[in-house]
Amino acid sequence: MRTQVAIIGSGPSGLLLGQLLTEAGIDNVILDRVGKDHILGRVRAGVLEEGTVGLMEKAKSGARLHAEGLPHDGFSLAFDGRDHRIDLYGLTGGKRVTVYGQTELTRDLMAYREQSSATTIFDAANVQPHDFEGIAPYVTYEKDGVTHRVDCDFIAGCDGFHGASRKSVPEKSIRSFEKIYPFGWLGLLADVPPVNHELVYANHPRGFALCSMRSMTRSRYYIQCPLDEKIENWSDDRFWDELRHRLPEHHAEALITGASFEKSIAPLRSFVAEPMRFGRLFLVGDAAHIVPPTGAKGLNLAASDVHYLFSGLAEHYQDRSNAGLEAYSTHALARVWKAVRFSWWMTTMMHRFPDTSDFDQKIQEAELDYLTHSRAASTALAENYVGLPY
Ligand code: RFL
Ligand code: PHB
Repeated sequence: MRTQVAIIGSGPSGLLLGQLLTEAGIDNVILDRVGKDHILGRVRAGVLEEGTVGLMEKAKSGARLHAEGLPHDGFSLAFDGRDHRIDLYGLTGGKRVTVYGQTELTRDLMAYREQSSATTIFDAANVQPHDFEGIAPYVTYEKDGVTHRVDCDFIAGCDGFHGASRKSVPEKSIRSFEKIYPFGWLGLLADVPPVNHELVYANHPRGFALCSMRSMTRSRYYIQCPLDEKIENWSDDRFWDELRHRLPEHHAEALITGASFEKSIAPLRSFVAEPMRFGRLFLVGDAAHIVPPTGAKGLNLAASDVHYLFSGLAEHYQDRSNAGLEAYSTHALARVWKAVRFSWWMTTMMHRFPDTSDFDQKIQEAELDYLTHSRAASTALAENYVGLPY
């Protein structure tokens, strides 16, 4: 098989890139090691920046997002028994975020891809990029015991943190930076109305909590938990009790609980691989970087990488210029590091670390007090939360 761009990974970054390329008339093939149902079974991010929404529109895949996504003009920071609203819209001169689940965004992109003639190969085993430092790269994979080969001009490694793309780069050519946090997030999804019409990020001496949502009838809640916590130890009742403890009283009293239909623990990590381009192989999204979810940046960073790579590929095929592709790693990393910094800062300010003393707790509360009462500090938070420009 031959294509112009071989895309490894059918997560949001692979699908969004694929859809933009298809719309621009650039042939592409997506390969994923698992199937559609598996991919749609993942519950992950929920907050989209305007840039991400704009890319969905550009990919002609934004109709349902516009109909069902919830525009949010602010969120709350809760600490010391109080609740303070960050007015995203007012502080950023009219910017907002959209609450729309990653699962739904992925479902939309898959549906539009199915309507096009673009090829997707699910359940492809042992996907491997080859010869990307030369001019004739190719990807191999196995299906039903047979090895297949996809020849291409470029390879987009959109295969997430554990994928094959980054691992195929010789160790001497890549540098990685990592920070592992000493806690995880225990997340729960339930068909109950959200406790607040906007998100609530809570700092509490017992640990961080987040009240989020997928719709006005479906809530997504998280509580900070130890890394070695076992999901079996968390009945729904125990989760709701712990969440109530960590919220200001008026939210705790208003909390509507119900049976969960998803519960899982995610570790928190910051990770960046440099560079993001190796000849004709480009790393995109989680394949190149991971952020802790506190700033809601993971999916949005994947989208901004897609923006830079798509622009470079379009320039290559339409204008016969490689300038955008050559600048990809530099442009993407400049934005990545700023989001890594923001996510690290939000995580550090909002969580209880194992060695957090009462002094450290007071410092966190003083920082939050400053942040919520200084327009300058709130503006810095708001402009990062809605997303820095591409
Ligand atoms: P994805 O979504 O991981 O998709 C990668 C795709 O590649 C496939 N794949 C392979 N295909 C072929 N060969 C291989 N060897 C392959 N290895 C993997 C996988 O099957 C998959 O389909 O990466 P992408 O597209 O870059 O998208 C990034 C986002 O998914 C990610 O940044 C966010 O979901 C991160 N994240 C969160 N971000 C937020 O902003 N808010 C959140 O609440 C949030 N929660 C999360 C998260 C990430 C999690 N991970 C990675 C475990 C919760 C979890 C549990
Ligand atoms: C979510 O709804 O899953 C979510 C929202 C905001 C975050 C992280 C996760 O910062």
